[in-house]
Amino acid sequence: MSYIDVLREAKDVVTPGMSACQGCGGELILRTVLQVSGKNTIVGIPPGCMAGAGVVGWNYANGLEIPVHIPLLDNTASFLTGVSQMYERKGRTDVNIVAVAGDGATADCGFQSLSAAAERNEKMLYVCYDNEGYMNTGYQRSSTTSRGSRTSTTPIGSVINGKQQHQKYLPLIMSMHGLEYCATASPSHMADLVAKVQKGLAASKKGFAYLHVFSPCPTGWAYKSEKAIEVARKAVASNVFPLWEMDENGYKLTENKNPISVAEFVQGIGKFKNLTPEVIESIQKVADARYETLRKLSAK
Ligand SMILES: Cc1ncc(C[n+]2csc(CCOP(=O)(O)OP(=O)(O)O)c2C)c(N)n1
Ligand code: SF4
Ligand SMILES: [Mg+2]
Repeated sequence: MSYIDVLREAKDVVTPGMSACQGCGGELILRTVLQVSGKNTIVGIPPGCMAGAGVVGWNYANGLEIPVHIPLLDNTASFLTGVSQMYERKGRTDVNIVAVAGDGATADCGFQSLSAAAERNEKMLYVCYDNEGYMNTGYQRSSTTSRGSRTSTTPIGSVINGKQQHQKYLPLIMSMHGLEYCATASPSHMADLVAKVQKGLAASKKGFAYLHVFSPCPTGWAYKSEKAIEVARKAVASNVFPLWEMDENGYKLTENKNPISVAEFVQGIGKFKNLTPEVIESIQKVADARYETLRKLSAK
């Protein structure tokens, strides 16, 4: 079945009236992941934009049509471990155990519980929507925020000029846990995203599956909401966010033979407004080196 048929036939379990900003990548990712996983899903969404806007909404007027838990910012994977093991004991292998968590809840606060659950090979699909910051609390920097980004804790001024460090590349770190399945995906490449959610769900019946999804955030990144998919597409096209997957057959990189430059990717994104040529060059170097590492890992 084509990905369009999958999405056409699947029910959207997020009720109308969601209070996410217009053009929110996280909303599109949440809706798509849950459309693919279906009604037989228990989802854990830690505090963040998708818990606030997706589950609670305005005046508790909207929500999900499936069971949803909001664990703490730092314990999503251990919380879902309990849920997963309980369903396992009941013999309910038909139930999908899914996390949809922000980068703060995944790469920073929740990393200890995530790494531990991955190492134990707990049966779940953990999806991180990476908008490169703590958006729900006012756009603070996280460890996945790109170098040079203007955030509320890394302002542009006379002392610093945006975030000083390069981002932590979490998906590769996660793959090194020896997972059943690990992949990166982007809402600009829907067919690829849907296929990877399907593979992740299948793998979650055997052990831990991890999906790291690029999540454009017009409000925190300061660009027009209608540009969200273009921003995501350019992140992939520039190798700032390469698409790849890893399963029992090893790594597989989606080759990008004619990448656009990082300078082209950052154009028009407010949080990158003050990047100097040196910082752009340093991000380019990181993107090139990362792509090369993934290419070598994928070589047969
Ligand atoms: C231990 C702890 N510290 C701080 C908070 C406040 N808090 C709630 S949501 C959030 C931001 C989470 O960021 P992320 O996981 O990236 O999700 P996003 O808001 O970007 O969707 C923070 C800091 C909290 N809930 N728990
Ligand atoms: S702040 Fe960003 S991540 Fe949060 S709802 Fe708005 S667009 Fe989505
Ligand atoms: Mg975030």
